[in-house]
Amino acid sequence: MNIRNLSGLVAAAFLSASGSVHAMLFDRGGGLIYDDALNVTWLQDTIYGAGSLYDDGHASYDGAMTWENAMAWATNLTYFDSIRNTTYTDWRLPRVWSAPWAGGNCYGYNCVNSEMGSLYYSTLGRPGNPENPIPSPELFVNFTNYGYWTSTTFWPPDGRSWVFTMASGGQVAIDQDAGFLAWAVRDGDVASVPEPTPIGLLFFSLGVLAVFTRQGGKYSRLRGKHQVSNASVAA
Ligand SMILES: [Ca+2]
Repeated sequence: MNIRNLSGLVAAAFLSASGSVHAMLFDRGGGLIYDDALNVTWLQDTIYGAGSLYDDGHASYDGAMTWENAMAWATNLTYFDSIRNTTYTDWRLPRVWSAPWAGGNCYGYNCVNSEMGSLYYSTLGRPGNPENPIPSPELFVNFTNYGYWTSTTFWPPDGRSWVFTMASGGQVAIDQDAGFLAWAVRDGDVASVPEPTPIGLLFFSLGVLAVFTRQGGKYSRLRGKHQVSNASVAA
């Protein structure tokens, strides 16, 4: 199964699970998830900053850090994509779009004025759930029942930034000295992995055939030797 087919299956799985026609997440491999609705690429590991030098607060391994550290972590993040042999450095925290001058702040549930709100409500098709955390989507890893910092500060400035909780769909502005998680995202898609061309497949097939032929010949020789050996023993 090639990467394109696998991506299609992943998208189909989300379509089936959510019943939404907006569900468009594609596993690009290499720990990268492309979000077709936002045209961004999410890091598959949602707490990749855990244990980094930026992981401050009560524990240095839980991924919870101050907003300032979360911003610095994303800005300085270098991530190696082993599938494409590429290192990406253009990471950022997900943002809130509608600042007050563009429609007002949105508190609580059903806020889709942010990238995580879009992912949660539109793409994943999840309901706002203030009572019980919803199980993590399988496509991502290390989802926790906790809030994630956005890059967007509250307006007017009062030392708070917006936080989104992927376990319940809640959005709230919180003091920047508090500890929350940092999830990296970058604009756009990643390069597609080249599929084998018909010529490439032909050479590959010939190569496999040659290996089997050699192995077959070797096996035949070994078997002949074995038979001769048995014959010698019998004699
Ligand atoms: Ca921490």
